[in-house]
This record gives sequence, structure tokens and C-alpha cells, in this order.
Amino acid sequence: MIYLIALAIIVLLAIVLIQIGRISDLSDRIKGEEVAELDNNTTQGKAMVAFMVAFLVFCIWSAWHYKNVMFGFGPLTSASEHGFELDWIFLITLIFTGIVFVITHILLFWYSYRYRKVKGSTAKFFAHDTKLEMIWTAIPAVVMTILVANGLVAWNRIFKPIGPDQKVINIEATGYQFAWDIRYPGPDGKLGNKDYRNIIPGVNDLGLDWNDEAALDDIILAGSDKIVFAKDSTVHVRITAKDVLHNFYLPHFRLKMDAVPGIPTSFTFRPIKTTDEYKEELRKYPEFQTPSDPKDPTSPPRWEVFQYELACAELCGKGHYSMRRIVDVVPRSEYDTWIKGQKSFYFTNIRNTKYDPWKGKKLFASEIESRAVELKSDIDAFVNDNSGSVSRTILLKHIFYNTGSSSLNDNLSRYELDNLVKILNDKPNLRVELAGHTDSVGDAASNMTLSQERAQKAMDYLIAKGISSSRLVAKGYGQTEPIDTNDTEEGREKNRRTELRILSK
Ligand SMILES: [Cu+2]
Repeated sequence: MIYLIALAIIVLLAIVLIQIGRISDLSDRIKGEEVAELDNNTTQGKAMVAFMVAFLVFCIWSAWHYKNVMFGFGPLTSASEHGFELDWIFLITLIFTGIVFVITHILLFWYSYRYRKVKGSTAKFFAHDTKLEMIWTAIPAVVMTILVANGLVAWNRIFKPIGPDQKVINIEATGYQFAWDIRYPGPDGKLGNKDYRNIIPGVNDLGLDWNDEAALDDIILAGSDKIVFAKDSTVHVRITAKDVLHNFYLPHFRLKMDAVPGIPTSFTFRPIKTTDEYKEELRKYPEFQTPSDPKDPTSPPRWEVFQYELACAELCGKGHYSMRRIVDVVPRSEYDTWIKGQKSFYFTNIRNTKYDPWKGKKLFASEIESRAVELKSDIDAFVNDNSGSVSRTILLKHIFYNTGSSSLNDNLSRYELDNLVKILNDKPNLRVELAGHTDSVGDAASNMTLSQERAQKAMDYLIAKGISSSRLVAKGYGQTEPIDTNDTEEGREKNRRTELRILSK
């Protein structure tokens, strides 16, 4: 309906204009051609001046009305250290260009009135005026130099290199259609290497190099997770993309940088206001005290639901809007707690899978530490239990044998066995069985022998460490007690195991 009305108005306007044209044609014929033209010139000139006045009033009014948004005067002031400088540059640039804009428009429209064709006047012809040339070359040159120099100084200040002693939080943002992968370094503070040749969709989307130990503790935030920054801690963001151009845009931090496939860019900035502090700032402005949902007057006010955000500022495809992420700025202590609670991508998704180059080759300090706690608590749970509901069988996860033989991989197995020695020393009443199991590959009799020999090797280790042989039994079960299917490699791997069975406590 609205479109029909709009169309009708346009058609009517067109008819009116055509009719006015016809009337002026007729009056020209009556008055005589020349008089009519001069009259027309005067009318047009005056209309030009009137338009100029209305136009400039509107421009100045709108600049005044939007000054807070344009220059960051507030409510949405800069949340980063360098942002104030950028806002200032915008202001200076707009003042200069604004002055030029107003002057040129006044001259343009005024001249079209002042120098309209009047009876008897002729145009002055001159081919060249050195003085005029000098003036209109020199003034823009000086102004441009001031603006560019000012911008360069600011650029150099914002992009100054990071000193070797300067503490920064290095993060990496990888844009793709249509999300961001945000990578944080783990406790080592370093982002591990990556290489596009390592990319396995759904397994290793960023192509991290698991042979680089710095990559193993890296954290990758999933699509919907909040991005967290610490107040007053400098953040260095490495920005890259996997498919098309994206743009890493943090409007409240005055940060906007292209994410270019194949050519990483970067930006260093320092957030200076936590989300909560920023909300308190907004609270002072009446426009932020209105309900956040205009349809629901009981909804919380706008300042209260405010969130910093990351957006993609490149039109990268039809799902572009979904690249929005919420950014949380918190005090440093809260950030430290948060980052400690984040799980490393490698240890959550890759460790001990077929993609793990360290599988069966290396145990990491964190694993050794947590496994010691786990083994002790598993044994304690059985020892302290009176209900009979806790299993007496405990999987010895970190016992490894050399492939195809019964000999222990001492280098890796010693942690688990040494922990066991410690527990057996602490609990002198404990009697245990070491139970060896195999998968069903090969013949049953030789599997039985292999499992017996392997259990014996583990027992020998404990005896060598001073545990009395009277407290230990080694028993091989061969393939008779599978805990998983023998039809898949993963199942067979689970079936090949050494267990601890508590015989008496
Ligand atoms: Cu994008």
C-alpha cells in the first residue's frame, strides 16, 4: 500500500513539473525570448542562494547533532588508550575539511547568483594568474601537510614496535565465512606455529603444528564464546583470514584492521575500561536509560545490557552478520582466573587420537601431575568405601610397553609405577593384582603368554622399588576380558591394557 501511495505521489509530481514547464514556455512566448531568459536567470540564482542557505544549515545542524557519535565525545567514548588520539584526528580533519566545505559551497552558490547573465555584462577573460595559482596551491598543500603529518605521528605512536621487555597478551583472530577462531596462548604465553598444510577440517581447522610444543597449550575459543581482555593489559592481535577478506573491527576500542588471507596483519592496543566501568559511564546519559527493548517498557535499560562487540566490517558474504562476537573486558585478576579455566585445544581434542604425534611417545608435565592425583583418588575411593559400590579394578592408564614385546617402556611407565609404589608404601595393608590384557589379534594362546609376561614386567618394577612380592600378583588374561569391541582400532587399543585389582585393603 505504502509503495502504491509513493508511486502515485511521484507520478503526480511529474505531471505538476511538466505542467509548470508548459506554462513557462507559454509566458516566454508572450514576453519575448530575451527578457524571459534574464528573468529566469535571476530566479534561478536566487533559488541557488536559498538552497545553499538551507543546505548549509542542515549540514551544520546534522554535524552538531551527531558530533558525539562522530568524534567519540560520549556516550560512546573510546575504551582503548589510543582511541582518544584517533578521535582527535577525526575531529581536526573534520574541522579543516568542514571549513573548506562551507567556504566552497558559499562561493559556488553565491557566484552562480552574483555572476548570472545580466543585460550588457560580459565575462572577463584571463589565461593565467600566478598569484591565484600560488594561493590555491599553497593553502591546500599546507593544510594537507598538517593533516598527514599529524596522522603519521599518531600512526607511529599507535604502531610502535613491542619492546622485548614489554608484557603483552598475544592472541590471534582468524576470520572465515562466517565466524572467528580466536586463539589464546596457554601458560607459556606463546602462540604455537601453524601451517596451512596441517589443516584437517573439523580436526585441526587452524592447521596448528602439534610438533611445536608451544602449540599444545593454545586455547581456541569456539564460535559463541565471549572474547575476554584484561583491563590495562596490552593485547597484540594477529589478524588473518582463511577464505575471503574480513575485517577485525572493535568499534568501542577504535580498532579496525583488515583480515587478509595469506598476509597476517596485526594491531596492538590497551583496553582501559572494563565492561562494567563502561556501563557505568553510559548510565549517565538519558538516551541509555530508556528500555533496551522498545516494545517492552519493563525491559532493563540500555546501559545495563550494553556489551562491547567484535564485528566483521567487510561485506564478506550473506552470513556476514553472524561474525559478531561479544567482548568482555575484566580486571586482570579475573582474566587470569578465566584463562586458567580454559582448556587447551590439543589436550581436549587431539591428545591420544591418531592425529597426535606424541601419542605413546611422551607424557606432559600436566598429565603426569593430574594422573598422580587421579590414581591416588581412585585407590582411596575403594579403600575408604564401605558400601561395596566402588570398583576394585583400576585402569593403569600410563603403563606402556614397547611395540610387539613384553618389555616396559620405562621412560613413560615409571611415573605411574612410581606413584603406585608411593601409594603401596603409604597403605601397607594393600595387596594388589596386576592384570594384563590384550586385544584379539593373533592367536589366543600367545596373547595369554604376552599378557602374563607384561603383567610380570610391571610387577618386577614394583619389586625392584622395594615392594614385597607377597603383596603382589601378576596375572595375564589374554584376550578373554575385552572392555570394548575388537573390530575397530580404537576398541582394540582400549582392550590392550594393564589393570590394578585390589585384592585386600
Ligand atoms: Cu567477514
